[in-house]
Amino acid sequence: MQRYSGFGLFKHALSHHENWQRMWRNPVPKPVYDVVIVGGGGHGLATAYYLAREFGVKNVAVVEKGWLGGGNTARNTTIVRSNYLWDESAALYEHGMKLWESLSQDLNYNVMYSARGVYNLCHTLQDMRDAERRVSANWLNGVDGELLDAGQVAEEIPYLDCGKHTRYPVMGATIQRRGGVARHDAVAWGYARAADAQGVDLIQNTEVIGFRKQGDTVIGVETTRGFIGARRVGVVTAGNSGHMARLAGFRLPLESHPLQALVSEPIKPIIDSVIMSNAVHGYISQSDKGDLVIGAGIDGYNGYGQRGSYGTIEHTLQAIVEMFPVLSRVRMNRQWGGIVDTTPDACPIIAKTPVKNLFFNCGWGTGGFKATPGSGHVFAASLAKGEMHPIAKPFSIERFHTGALIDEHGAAAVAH
Ligand code: FAD
Ligand code: PYC
Repeated sequence: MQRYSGFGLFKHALSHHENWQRMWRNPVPKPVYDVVIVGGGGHGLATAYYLAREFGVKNVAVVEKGWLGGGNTARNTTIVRSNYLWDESAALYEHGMKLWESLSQDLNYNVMYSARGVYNLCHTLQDMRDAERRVSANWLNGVDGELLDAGQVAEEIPYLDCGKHTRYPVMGATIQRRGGVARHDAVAWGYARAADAQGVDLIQNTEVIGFRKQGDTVIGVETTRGFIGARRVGVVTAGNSGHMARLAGFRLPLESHPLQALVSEPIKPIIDSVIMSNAVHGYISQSDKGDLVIGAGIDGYNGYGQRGSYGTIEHTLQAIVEMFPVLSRVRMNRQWGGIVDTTPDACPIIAKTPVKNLFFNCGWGTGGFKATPGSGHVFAASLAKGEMHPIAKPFSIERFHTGALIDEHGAAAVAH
């Protein structure tokens, strides 16, 4: 990282961005790469970084149709946690969590990972039973988690309405104290800068519009800037993955849905953790700037419009005010949507495909931001070796044929 003295900082602050050093190059694509990654979101950039840095594969390009990190990576609400139910997903998300803990140092870039704790509220006896089961499963997998009763929740989250006369009274909660948030665009920029420094070509404003095959093997990608050859191709395109599979000649069990989020005007710090409720159906945290960061579940219809419908916003805010009546007069500043790729078991696909040397990493649905480092790391290992990393293996496409599904709808915590 370029370091500035106090004077240097002052000079650059007044320079209207003149002479600022570029974070990454703007290279012309080479004719052929060892690995081409399609999609320059967090997962694609992390994959490229680990390929070059950890697995010695440096002849790598990331091909992005827009700008780096402008997809779901820029649109999510930044919740990071690893408290999933089943062994396979606990291994995957905990692998990511361990990488989060040292990511700023690893990238020499502050990704602002903040372990402020993630609460999942329980409002029914069944919620409490599910929570107890999940916390026990987490312990067995070495993942931290605690079950709290209503009194403890009221003590730890002062402004939450824990009264007995609400529609769904709070009965307790799980808390993962190592969970929290990270700064989403810093994650993309940190990985991009570090990948570029390793020699990875980051090719923006270039859309992949087809896959060139020789027999049953991919040999490169057709793009809006011409053909780019590749020995292996990794597709990491989130909500566009169903479309990409169709271009490659097969189908994936994915549905693309809008998922919305909102931020309020900045207010004084009142929420120092992340609080999620599936029953009332909303979640909230507060950014360092003071904005309340709010969301709920997907819009029920399929679509590619990064916007969402009004009814979802209204229900989300009703839920938030029900949980936190003190917020009823706070004004919302902005709303947006991203397109998430959901699978039948709410788990990702990290897999080889029917096309040789073509790998897909998708299906993260509403919950892939937290997995960015872990997903990138296991996908890079798989692309480097041509064999799926042991943590990735259970997340094959075959599971939808064999029935070996890993149902994480409960732990996904956001309805879809
Ligand atoms: P993206 O960042 O979407 O990257 C994919 C990239 O592929 C895009 O930049 C796109 O332009 C590019 N691309 C697509 N097609 C092509 C093509 N043909 N050629 C070239 N490039 C292409 N997850 C959490 O863990 N915690 C949360 O709190 C959370 N909140 C969310 C809130 C919202 C509102 C949304 C929408 C999502 C949320 N998620 C959350 C989910 C999370 O954002 C995603 O799972 C994750 O960011 C996916 O990362 P990615 O790199 O795979 O996708
Ligand atoms: O996966 O924890 C999550 C999440 C929260 C909001 C959206 N996704």
